[in-house]
Amino acid sequence: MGSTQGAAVLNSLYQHSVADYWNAEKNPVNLRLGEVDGIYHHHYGIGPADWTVLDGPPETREKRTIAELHRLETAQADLLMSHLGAVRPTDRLLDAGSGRGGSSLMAHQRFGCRVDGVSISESQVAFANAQAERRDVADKVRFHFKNMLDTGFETGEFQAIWNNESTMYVELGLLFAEHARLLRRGGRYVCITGCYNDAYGLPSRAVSEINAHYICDIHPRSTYFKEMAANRLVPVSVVDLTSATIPYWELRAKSTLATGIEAAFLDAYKGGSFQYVLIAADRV
Ligand code: GPP
Ligand code: MG
Repeated sequence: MGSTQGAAVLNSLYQHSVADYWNAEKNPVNLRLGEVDGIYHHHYGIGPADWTVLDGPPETREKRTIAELHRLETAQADLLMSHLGAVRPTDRLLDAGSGRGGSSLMAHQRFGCRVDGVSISESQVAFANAQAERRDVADKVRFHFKNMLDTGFETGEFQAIWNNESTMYVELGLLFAEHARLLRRGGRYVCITGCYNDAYGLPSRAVSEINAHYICDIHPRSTYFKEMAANRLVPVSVVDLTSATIPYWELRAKSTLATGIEAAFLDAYKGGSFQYVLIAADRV
């Protein structure tokens, strides 16, 4: 074992409050979408939406809307995976902030390799491990109650690491230092994140509402590049997904599963204060 042996996973009152949120979280917008095919996501969707799902009687309308939102979330995870580079079955991958495990299970399906996920929510870790067992892949996909800032995994162990909408819970300097340690040289890092737009100024009201809703701290776009450069992570692709994620939010806002945060996302994206981006970087 590495440096975290014996150390606490939760290291601040803030981290305790984030863990409490995710331990208690049971939003239908996450659970009912996950029930579609057993892949439970904790991120948003991208791509054109099929608006015809809103037609027809309420019974079919709800079922079809759930399936469509889930399809858009799965498309987001597929895009992330397509930026992980060449991954061999003998490689190891790390899902930093793994939620209920959806992205990790997809990565294993795609690459056939071992995947480890870490989360500071013990409920999420237990849920995700149960999903891996159900799918009979628990020997290859494992979820751990660990802090992504100090995982205790061996240095240079991973070919690729990703954060799928989890970087807004941590200081990026600390996160990228740990990723740089865990990645082998030539390995790949990918994140999809919401960041505030430096060109707009400081966080808008809508961005502040999103922070309050999830107890997170959305970083400016600039901080990603500054902290990557400081930690041997050299960007190879930057994709602005803002316009691609708007249909997801428009459809979600019209669904019975809306949580109340939809208007803030739409205001923030359309007003230009907030951006949804994918960044892929090489560990050099
Ligand atoms: C939650 O996904 C994702 C976050 C809390 C990160 C915040 C993301 C930003 C882009 C700011 P979820 O699927 O658990 O959220 P919800 O319950 O709203 O669907
Ligand atoms: Mg969700």
